[in-house]
Amino acid sequence: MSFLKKKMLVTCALPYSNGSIHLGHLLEHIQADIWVRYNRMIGHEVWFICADDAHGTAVMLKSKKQNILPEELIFKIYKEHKYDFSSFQISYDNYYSTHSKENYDLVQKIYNLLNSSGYIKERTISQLYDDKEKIFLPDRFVKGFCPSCKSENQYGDHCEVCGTVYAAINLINPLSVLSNSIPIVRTSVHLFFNLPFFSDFLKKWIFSGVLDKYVLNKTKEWFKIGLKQWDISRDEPYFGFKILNYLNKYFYVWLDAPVGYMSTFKNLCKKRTNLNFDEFWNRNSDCELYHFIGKDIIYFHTLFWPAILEATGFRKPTKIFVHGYVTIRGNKLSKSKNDYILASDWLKYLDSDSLRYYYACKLSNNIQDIEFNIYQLVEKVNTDIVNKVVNLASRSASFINKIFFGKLSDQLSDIELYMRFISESKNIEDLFNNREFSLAMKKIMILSDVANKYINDQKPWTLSNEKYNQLHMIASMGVNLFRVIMTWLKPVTPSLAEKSEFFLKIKLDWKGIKKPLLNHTISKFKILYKRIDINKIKL
Ligand code: NOT
Ligand code: ZN
Repeated sequence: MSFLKKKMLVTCALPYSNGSIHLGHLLEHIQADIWVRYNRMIGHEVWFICADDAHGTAVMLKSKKQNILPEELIFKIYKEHKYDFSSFQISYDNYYSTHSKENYDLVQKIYNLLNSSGYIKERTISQLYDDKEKIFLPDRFVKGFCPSCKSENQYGDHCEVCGTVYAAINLINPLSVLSNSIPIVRTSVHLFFNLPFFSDFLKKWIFSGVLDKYVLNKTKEWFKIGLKQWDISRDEPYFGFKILNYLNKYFYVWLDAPVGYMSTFKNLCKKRTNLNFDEFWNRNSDCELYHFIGKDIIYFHTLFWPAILEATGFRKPTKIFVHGYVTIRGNKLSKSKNDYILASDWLKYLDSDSLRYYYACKLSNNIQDIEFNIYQLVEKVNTDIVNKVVNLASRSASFINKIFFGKLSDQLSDIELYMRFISESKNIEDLFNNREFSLAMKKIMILSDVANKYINDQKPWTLSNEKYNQLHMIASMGVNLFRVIMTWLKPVTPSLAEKSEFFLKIKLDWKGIKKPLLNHTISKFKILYKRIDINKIKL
């Protein structure tokens, strides 16, 4: 079968510029990065991008609290985010910001297209207004009693107790979270995007194979309720892009955030002369577009975003990959409880490969939540990476280094076993491709057990000097199986892979493993991975 080289653009959801990267964010970026590295390894052209989502009320309020300009805040956070992602080996080709010239221009262009096609309408609406803070209250900044079940302390968009979705204005006894005062009702003109107009298109589109079945079911529910006009404007004070021809009105952050996918790519095109924006984004593009997102933002990506793209003549995503939340003791990671591990804190005690491997062992292509447990992580990394994978290299390399001057034999001791590994490679490819990472890791560890058992059974350490040749072939077999295993693990544990490449004096490459390493000189074995001591972790 001939290989069809694809051109792919892959994105992660854009993290807000109002907080630090934590283990919850990292799940998505690691998941996408493993998939990207795998696809690059097998030969596709993959562009991987992300950006900070810099606008909105939360950013504005946070900067006010810190007594700095929002621009200063988002720049500070941008540098932090970029550093955190690169520390976890997330291989972005571009990490940008929605607060950019490219994004501004594209948002204006998209808005003008929507407007001139008649998809934008003005409507006067009533909203809760905090007269003390002089600000219209976003849903998350007002609390009250649920209008349906009367539960107290519910936010302005939906009730966490009974699930009813409502408008903030319908809350009973609302209070502003900002000033603790009773908000008043004020009217204002807002701009609405005619989402219901795209119902038929969207129905067809979501059934065309862009969603996994778990996500599809959720989306179907929204169609049953019926799509609503989407408010794309916000009043001053706000941090975002101003809407021309309106006094003191801004685009809602969720309008300019997805456009950030396009503008980040546009910015990348300026740096890479071989890249062409239109080739990737025009309506009939042959390139593929993949969005990795969490299950809380499905609505935006399966309804608003494709409708906007359709309305403005751009291509739609090829697939939307959705994951669940990271939980600790069953709860979503949260700042308020102490269940909150920052990326930067992690790296004080542990490396990035440990988290990457652990997440890979937990990830599949469904939207189930992922329970994080540090004891389980330490156990997994020590058992799998240290005892199985690295141990295979160290026990085999010791013979090669000491007795054979670092040179591998010119034959393998068990070609059949080697071929069995190679034939498993296709299955592992499929698992990676389908984002069944946990199954891929299981398979790789089963094969690592097979490799170690082979060495145990052959007992090379008992072979006397007369069996010199056999000893050479067995130890070389061990090194070769290690090389195959590390090639499969390379998308998951890039740092360990790099050290292994130095040790093996070869680039680990998916297609290359078909040919075993014979007559090849390796480096002196140095410890590749250190066992984790749980007692030293103070997270
Ligand atoms: N900042 C948002 C969040 O939920 C994600 C924005 C994703 C970008 O953290 N876009 N779209 N569509
Ligand atoms: Zn309720």
